Amino acid sequence: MKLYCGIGPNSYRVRIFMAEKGIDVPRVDVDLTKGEHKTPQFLELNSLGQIPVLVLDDGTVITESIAICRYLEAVHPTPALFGSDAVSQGKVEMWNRRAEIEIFGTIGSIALHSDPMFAERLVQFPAFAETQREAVPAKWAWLDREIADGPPFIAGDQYSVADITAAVAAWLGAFFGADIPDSLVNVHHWLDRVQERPSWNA
Ligand SMILES: N[C@@H](CCC(=O)N[C@@H](CS)C(=O)NCC(=O)O)C(=O)O
Repeated sequence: MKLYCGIGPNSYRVRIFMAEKGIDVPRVDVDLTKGEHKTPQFLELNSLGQIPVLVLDDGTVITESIAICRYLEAVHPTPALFGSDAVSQGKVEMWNRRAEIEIFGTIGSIALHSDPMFAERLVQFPAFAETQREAVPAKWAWLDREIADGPPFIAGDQYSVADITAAVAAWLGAFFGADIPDSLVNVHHWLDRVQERPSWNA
């Protein structure tokens, strides 16, 4: 296996996921700042020109960070990061989608609509980026209420891919100056727990 990855929350999701499972594969660094993700050779791997990309030993290509994580979960089932029984699988899926749509998506829109790197990917509306920036505190406040007095991780007692998605969203928000408000202590305590894990530095 070989992982094409670089700077950015989606590569980080896969790298953290692999670290949690103790999976170590050769990596090919793709430098987004040099446009290495838009070269003809790279576009043959992923026609969308995005990272991460996982290439299996038989040449099979898997793109999309969560699809890569799903594949890795299937071949390395423990520790289970998508839940270990029907209920926990449902809860992890629910919370991963909520983290992705409500939080990662909102913060991602700041990046997509303000960073020159994405100017060729879509028509940018900087004013929309600002509305999304203004929406971020309320998104984290929602999560803060949801996890108040709850289990240690977003989807329950076990750390899961939902924690990874929300934590890389926090990283992206900090990068674009859309930080988690200091007053949201439940979210800060949860993020401390996630960032204390060795996988965070993967
Ligand atoms: N849905 C994809 C998104 C991948 C993505 O947007 N990756 C970013 C880096 S985090 C990228 O390659 N951006 C370059 C571009 O879109 O031109 C996934 O989950 O892997």
